[in-house]
Amino acid sequence: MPDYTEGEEDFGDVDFHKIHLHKTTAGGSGGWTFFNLFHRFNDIDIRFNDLHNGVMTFLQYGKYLSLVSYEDEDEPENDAPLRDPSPLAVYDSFMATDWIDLDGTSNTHSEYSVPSVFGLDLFDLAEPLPDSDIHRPPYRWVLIGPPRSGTGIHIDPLLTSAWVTLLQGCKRWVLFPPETDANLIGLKEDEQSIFWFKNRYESLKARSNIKMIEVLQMPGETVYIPAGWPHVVINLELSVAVTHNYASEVFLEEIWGSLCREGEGEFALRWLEGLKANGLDDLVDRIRKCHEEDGLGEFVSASFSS
Ligand SMILES: O=C(O)CCC(=O)C(=O)O
Ligand SMILES: [Fe+2]
Repeated sequence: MPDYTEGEEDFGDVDFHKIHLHKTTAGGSGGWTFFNLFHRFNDIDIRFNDLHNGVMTFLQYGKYLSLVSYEDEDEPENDAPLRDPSPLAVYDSFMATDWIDLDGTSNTHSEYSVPSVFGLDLFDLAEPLPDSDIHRPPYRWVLIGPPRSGTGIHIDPLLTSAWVTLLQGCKRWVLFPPETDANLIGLKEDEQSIFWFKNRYESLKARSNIKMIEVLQMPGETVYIPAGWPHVVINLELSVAVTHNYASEVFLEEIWGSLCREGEGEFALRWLEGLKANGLDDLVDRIRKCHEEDGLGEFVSASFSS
């Protein structure tokens, strides 16, 4: 593994001290720390979610962090005029797939592997789109965020389950069982994570009728999020993590229902074809049964009969 920390390059205005960045080699020399990724990929566009096309280069993001991510709330206003209470965090699905090939040194799979306990992902079996090698929606991301950034309370899409492995930094999590009252925990509000912690955490914690699981995640640790569990995450330090969402057989019926209800019929059909092509008739039968019982509509009936 090459050591990307070697040599001094000129990164202009990026003040690594102000973004509380250390030349850590956690995860091994050349591991996926902010510093190492920054050195390797500073001229490459990064994304902040998959739903819009806003991008900036890693170098620009480093400059942005230098300006906005001061940690010290008591710092005189003049020294930190642009301190952002809820700074932007990277949420990039390309990074986990394409990036690592870009510098020609490696490919993603030689740099990390899926923990074996999460190995079977039924969405992997979906047939590809015609004339394409795309066969499923984005499902793996690199997450990078400074202190105070995070992800507001949400349930992961399409009733997928997820794992998140932290490579650098520290993440604080709160997870709620699926039966929790969505209004009470603010699930329907579009509230940034830091404000959720400031406005809701204490009062929810005090309620005896609310169950919550709290996690302080450290580098090298993996958090598992079962399908349907609302969760909220805040980065307490500059953090780098990898996450995958996957379709577990355990939640087969729920996933199918969610695909049908959320307008993913085209993908649902390709997935069903893939399950059939792989001889997973028992799963196809389960899907057929729940589709009929839940009155999910007509659109897949032709596929069931072949
Ligand atoms: O670490 C984060 O900010 C969010 C992790 C998460 O819940 C997700 O990616 O869905
Ligand atoms: Fe999530």
